[in-house]
Formats: sequence, C-alpha cells, structure tokens
Amino acid sequence: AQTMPNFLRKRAYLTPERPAISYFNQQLSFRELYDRSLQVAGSLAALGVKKRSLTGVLVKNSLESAVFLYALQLLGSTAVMLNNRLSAAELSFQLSDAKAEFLIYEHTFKDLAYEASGKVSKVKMFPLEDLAGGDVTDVPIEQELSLDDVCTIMYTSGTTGNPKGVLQTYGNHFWSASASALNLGLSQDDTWLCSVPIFHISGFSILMRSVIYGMHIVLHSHFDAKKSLEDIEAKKVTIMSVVGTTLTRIVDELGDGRLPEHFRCMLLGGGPAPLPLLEACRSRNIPVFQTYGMTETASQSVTLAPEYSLEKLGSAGKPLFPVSLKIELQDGREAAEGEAGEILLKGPNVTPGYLNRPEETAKKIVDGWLHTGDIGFLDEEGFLYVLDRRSDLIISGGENIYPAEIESVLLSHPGVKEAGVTGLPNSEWGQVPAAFVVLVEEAGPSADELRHYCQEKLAKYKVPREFYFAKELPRNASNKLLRRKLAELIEEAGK
Ligand code: S0N
Ligand code: AMP
Ligand code: MG
Ligand code: MG
Ligand code: MG
Repeated sequence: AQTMPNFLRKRAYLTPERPAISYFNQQLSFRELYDRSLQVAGSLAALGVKKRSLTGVLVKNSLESAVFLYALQLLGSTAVMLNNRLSAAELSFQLSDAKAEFLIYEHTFKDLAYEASGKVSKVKMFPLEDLAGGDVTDVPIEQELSLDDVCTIMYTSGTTGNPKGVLQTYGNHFWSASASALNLGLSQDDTWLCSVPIFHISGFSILMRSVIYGMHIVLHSHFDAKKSLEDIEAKKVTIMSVVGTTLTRIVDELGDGRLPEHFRCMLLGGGPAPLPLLEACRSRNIPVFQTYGMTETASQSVTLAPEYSLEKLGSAGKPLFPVSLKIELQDGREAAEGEAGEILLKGPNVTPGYLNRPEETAKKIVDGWLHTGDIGFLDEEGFLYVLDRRSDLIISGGENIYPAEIESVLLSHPGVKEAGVTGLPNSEWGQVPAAFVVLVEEAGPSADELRHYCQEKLAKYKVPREFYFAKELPRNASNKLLRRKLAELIEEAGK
C-alpha cells in the first residue's frame, strides 16, 4: 500500500506558525497543536493504545477532543466515532460490534459511557480530560501512514438489521480533502467554521482538511446561529458547513443583514435542500454550495457551485474531480439522461467497506462502485438531481433515522403486534418520525407509554413525534410493509 508522511507531523513541519484551530478564546498554531497532540499520544500510549487499536470516542466538539483525535492519528490507531446523542443501548451495540479495546469519554458523558460499556467486556475506559500533559519521550509516532489504514469508523444503519461501521481510511480522507479543495479552491486566508459534530463526517472532514491544507479552523462546541454570525465576522470565517436546519436558523438570524464579503462558501449537505431555503439564500446573496455526500464517501462527492444555483436550482451539482458517478436502472443498465435510477459512486474517497462485514460490503460495493441506495438522475449537462432517499431513510436535522430500527423497538413491546415508521414533513427538522401501530389488544399501551418505552432505548431524535393506532398496516401481496403508504392512515386513524 502507498504511504504518506503522518499528516499532522508533516503539517507542523511545513507551516508551524500558522493558526490551526480556534476554540472560544483559545488558539493553537500547527506547532502547538502537534505538541499538545504528542503529549496526549504519550498518555494514550501509556494506556496501551497503539497502531491499529480501536478506540471508542464519546466526545463533543472541543479543543481537547480535536487534539485527542489528532493524537490517535499520530499513533496510527483507529477512532470509532460515537454519536453522543445516542442512547446507552445504541452505543453499547456499536462498541461491542467494533470490539473496541478502549473508550475515551468526555466527562459530561461519564454516566452514558459507563452505562454503554457495562455490557461490553474488556473495554478500557478513560476520561478525555486526563489525557493532557503526557510524557513525550519515546512516543511511538507513526512516521508514515499507510493510505489503506483505517483512520476512523463511523456507524450507519441500513434498511434492515443493525448499524454497520463504515471504514474511512487515511486515503479516503486525503482524497476527500483534495477533491474538496480542487472544487472550492483554497486560499491562505481560508478559515472553516466547524459547528457540525466532529463525530459525523461533516465535522471530522473539517479537521482533516485543516491539517492537509494548513488551514485555520474555528471550532464551536455546538451550533448557535448568533455565535456563527459573530465569528464569521470576528474570526474572518470564509467557509462553513451546514445542514438545512442550521442554514435556516442562520437565515432567520441574519434577517435583512448580509454576510461579510470575505465569506465565500456555505457548504450545505447532509440531506435534501428545500427550494424555499435555497431561494431565501439567493435573495440574501448567501453563497450556498449544495453538496451530496455521505459517511461512505468521507463527505462531499458531488457539489454545485453558486454560479449554477439559479440555472440548476435544486441540483446537487457534478461529481468532484476524482469521483465517477453513474445512474443504474433496476435491470442493471445505465440510465439515459433524465432517467431516474440508483446513484452509484466510485473514487478514492469511497470506503473500502464495513467493519467485519464482507457480505454486506460485497453487496454495496461492486467493482468499486458504491451503490448508494439513493435515487436520482443526471440532466443533459451531467448535473445530478437527487430525487429520493435511499430505502425509507428519514433525515431529521441532519441526523439519520432508519424506520426499521424504531419498528423493532416498538415490536419488542409486548402490547404491540405490528409497527410501521415513516417520516412526516416538518418545518424545523425537515422530517420527523411518526409511528403507526397495531396493538395486540385494543386496551393496550397508550401513546405516552410507547413514547417512554422508545425514549429508554433510542436517541431522542429517533423517538416518534406522533403515534397513530390502526387496525392494520398497508402491505403488499407478499405481506411486505408499505412504509410510503403509512401517512395515508393519518386521515383514517384516530390519534
Ligand atoms: C441541527 C442541530 C444543530 C440541532 O441541535 P441543537 O439545536 O444544538 O439541539 P440541542 O440543543 O442539542 O437539543 C435541543 C432539542 O432538539 C433535539 N434535537 C437535536 N438535534 C435534533 C435533530 N437532528 N432532530 C430532531 N431533534 C433534534 C434534542 O433532542 C433536544 O430535544 P429536547 O428539547 O426534547 O430535549 C443538530 O442536530 C446538528 O448538529 N445536526 C447536524 C448533524 C450533521 O452534521 N449531519 C450531517 C451527517 N452527514 C454527513 O456527515 C455526510 C454529509 C457531509 O459530509 C456534509 C454535511 C453537511 C455539510 C457538509 C458536508 C460535507 O460533505 O463536507
Ligand atoms: P449519512 O449516512 O449520514 O452520511 O447520510 C448520507 C445520506 O444523506 C445520503 O445517502 C442521502 O440519502 C442524503 N443526502 C446527502 N446529501 C443529499 C442531497 N444533497 N440531497 C438529498 N439527499 C442527500
Ligand atoms: Mg442547543
Ligand atoms: Mg449518518
Ligand atoms: Mg410485541
């Protein structure tokens, strides 16, 4: 496999004095970032973390978290990025599926971490806060990174079954960052605001772009529209990553105001872009770059520059330089222009597959082509329009919700005979999940009881907003649940 110099070490050598990362009133240069990461790497090495160790990461956006993630890369060990909104049961599944040897948690998540790891044998737990200031003599730094080595693992779910760990190699991250720069361009003055979670590829990719480009990033602990606008001004932010929900909040906060001249790119991804939002941005001169990408492609794969945002309103753009795209029909033929089918992607940013799941990998990646499950078409000029989400996926505020996961929780309730979950449109979140249940007996659990039952087992954003009771659920001749017809029951069913 090809190798490259360790990213952060190389960066600290090339441009040591440049600002690397700002967090509240702290700022580190690349040299300082390297020094701090080296200390944390020293502590990690003392704990036994080494090359290719799998380390669960339960943190929120913070300077310490970023330093720690770079420290893992200095050691060449793999970070299993955990979504901190998940329930203990969900985290527990991911930790044991990954067979994580270590779990580093931020103090805020101590209880959650212990609850999650309770059922997982042998995972070594350690608080993030205690990693600073480690011994830097003889830290086993990986001088060269193999581009095939796995840098991060992020879990995504599927149509059926449990979440799968998406492998993201150093090569995937390098090519993703390179592809982004070839598309958006890069200047010495660029500063990228990261208020998306670093446990998602939307946020993590910004950490990678920082070291690969030598670019300053401003990290926020969480998204806040007012703080975003303040820092765009005060910290000369030029680029920011957003999802529909956060961009909507920014537009509302901006009111009749305008973003400063130096701001050049609002990278909008993570789900479909509502046309009224795109229009609101256009009328305020907010330079929106719509993008289509996913965890499996280490972020952006297709991006639309604002120069086309009028003419191609609603399109996700063209595939980035290293990325190939085709639309495949159900019979395996390639679609003609304008014809809708499954979106297939290929390129060096595409994951080699899912952790310990050769069969699912072989199904999803065929001859190098990733079968995204998303439906779209290419227009006569090769611009992609994404029409429909892969297999019933609900996206709420940029977080994915798989109906099957919620249905299986509902079905595990003794009073529930059948359950179906679908997304309902919602102005704040894009979509929210709604549940349709058939009870074993009419005098079964109430909506409140089912809500509490779900709250114990699922991340909050996955808990259905509404529960509808029905006598039967729409199914086809072979008894398969027709999720897309569930919403039709709302008229008929009593709440
Ligand atoms: C939208 C966000 C910011 C909402 O969080 P906020 O406002 O901080 O909420 P909290 O204060 O924590 O909680 C308040 C209440 O809201 C509930 N809640 C929180 N989030 C959600 C949600 N998503 N859906 C529904 N409800 C939610 C809380 O439970 C709480 O409830 P109560 O009051 O009842 O206790 C936040 O959700 C957020 O940050 N979302 C974005 C996540 C994200 O980044 N998704 C992208 C994932 N996809 C990818 O990474 C691939 C695409 C990609 O790479 C990309 C994406 C975007 C831009 C660029 C790229 C790229 O290609 O580079
Ligand atoms: P994730 O697994 O969190 O990386 O989510 C990626 C999924 O979000 C994709 O497979 C799509 O279903 C959806 N998505 C991302 N970008 C877009 C877009 N521009 N338009 C529509 N859906 C999108
Ligand atoms: Mg908040
Ligand atoms: Mg996801
Ligand atoms: Mg049951």
